Amino acid sequence: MSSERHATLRQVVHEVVDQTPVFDIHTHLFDPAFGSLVLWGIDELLTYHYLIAEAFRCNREPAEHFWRLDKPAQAEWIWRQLFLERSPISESCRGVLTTLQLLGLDVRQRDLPALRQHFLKWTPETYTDRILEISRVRKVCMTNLPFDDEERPVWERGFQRHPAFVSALRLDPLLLDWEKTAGQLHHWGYEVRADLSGQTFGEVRRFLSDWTQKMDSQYCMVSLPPEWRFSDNTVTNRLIEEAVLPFGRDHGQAFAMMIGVRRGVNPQLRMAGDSLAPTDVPSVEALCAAFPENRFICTMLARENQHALCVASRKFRNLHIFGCWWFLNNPSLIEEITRMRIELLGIGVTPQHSDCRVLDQLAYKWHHSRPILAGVLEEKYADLSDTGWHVTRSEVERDVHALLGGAFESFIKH
Ligand code: HDL
Ligand code: ZN
Repeated sequence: MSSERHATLRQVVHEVVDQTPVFDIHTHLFDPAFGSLVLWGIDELLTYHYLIAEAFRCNREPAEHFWRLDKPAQAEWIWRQLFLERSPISESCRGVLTTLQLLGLDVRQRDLPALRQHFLKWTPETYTDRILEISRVRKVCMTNLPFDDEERPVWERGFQRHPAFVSALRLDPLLLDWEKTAGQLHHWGYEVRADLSGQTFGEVRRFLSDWTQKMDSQYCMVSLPPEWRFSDNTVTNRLIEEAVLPFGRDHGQAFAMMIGVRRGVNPQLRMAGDSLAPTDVPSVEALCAAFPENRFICTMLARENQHALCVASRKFRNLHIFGCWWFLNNPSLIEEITRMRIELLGIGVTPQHSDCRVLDQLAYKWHHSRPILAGVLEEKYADLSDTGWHVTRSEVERDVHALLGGAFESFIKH
C-alpha cells in the first residue's frame, strides 16, 4: 500500500476510534440517583483498590495504620508513596494523571490540596455528564446487587433514571453464598429452601424475573473462582442450570461469567487483596454446548486463558467474549489480547470494558484503550489494503461501533 494511502487510513482509523461513543458493558459505577454510592473526585481516584495494593508495597507500615486513616489522609499517603517518592509510572497511577489532564488540571504543581479545589464546583449529577462527555461514553452498564442493603432501597423506592446508565443483575451472593442468600430470599417472600428442595428453583426464577424487571437489567452476571468446573455437582451449578439458565432462555437474558478471581489472598489489603489463577475453558465450552438456547458472555482474568477463550468463542456463536479485565487492563496486554481476538474473531467481540469503580476513571480507561484498538485495526485494515480490499470510512465506522459495544447490544437483544 502506498505511504500516502497508509497515512490516510491511519488518520481515518484513529479519528473514528477516538470519536466513536462507547457502550461500557461492565462497570461498578452508579446512576447519580444512587447518591453516596457514586464514587468520584481525586480522593476516590487515589484510593482505588489498584493503587492501594501498589502503595502497600512501598513500605513496611502495618496495614492497620492505613485503614485507620480517613479517606483524604489515605489519598495523601498514596499520593506521597506512589507519586512524590517515586514516579507514577504504573498504569493505575498514569490513569489518575490522565484523568486530571483531561479535566484540564495542571499536575505540574504536584499539589494535591490545590487539585482538590477543582472538584468542589461539581455535583455527582453535573460531574457525571462532564465525565461522560470527556470519555465519549454513551452508555454505562452498572453492576447491581439486590442483596446490597445500601443499593436495594433505591430500587425499591424507585428513581428517575439517568439515560446513560443501564443495569446488570449481579448474582454472586445467590450463586456463591446460597446458605446465607436463601435466608434473605425466604425473608423477602420467596419459598426457597437451603437444600434446594420444594419450589426452590421456581422461586429463584421468580426472584430473577422480579429484579430483572425492577432494574430493567440487561443481563445476569457472576464472578466465578478459577476452580469452577461445569461438571461439578455443586449448589452453584445446580442453581445455574435449574434456575439462572432456564430464566435466561425464557426471558431472553444473557448470562455473563467473569472467571478467575481468587478472593482475599491477602486479607490485609481488603478489596485490594484479590488475585487470580488460570481456569478451565472447556467448562465454558461444555456449558455453551449443553445450553444452545442460552447466550453466554465471558471474560477470564488469567492471560494464560485468553487464546483458548478466543477459540471457544469461534466454536460457539452463543458465546460473546469481552474485556481486558482487571490485571489484564494494561497497554502491553490489551494490545496482545486485542490483536489475537481480531485475528481469530474479526468484529464479533467486545475488546474492552472499563470495570470502573470511580466515575472519573471512565476518562482515562477509554483514553488509554482507544489508541491501542486503533493501532491494531489500522494494521489489520492495512493488511486488507495490501490485497486490494480498501475499507471505506463508513465501513470503519460500522466496525468500530460494533467493537465499542454495538456487537454486544445485538448479542444481548431479546
Ligand atoms: O468482580 C468484579 O466485577 C471485578 O471487576 C472486581 O470488582 C474487581 O475488584 C475490580 O474492580 N476489577 O477491576
Ligand atoms: Zn468488575
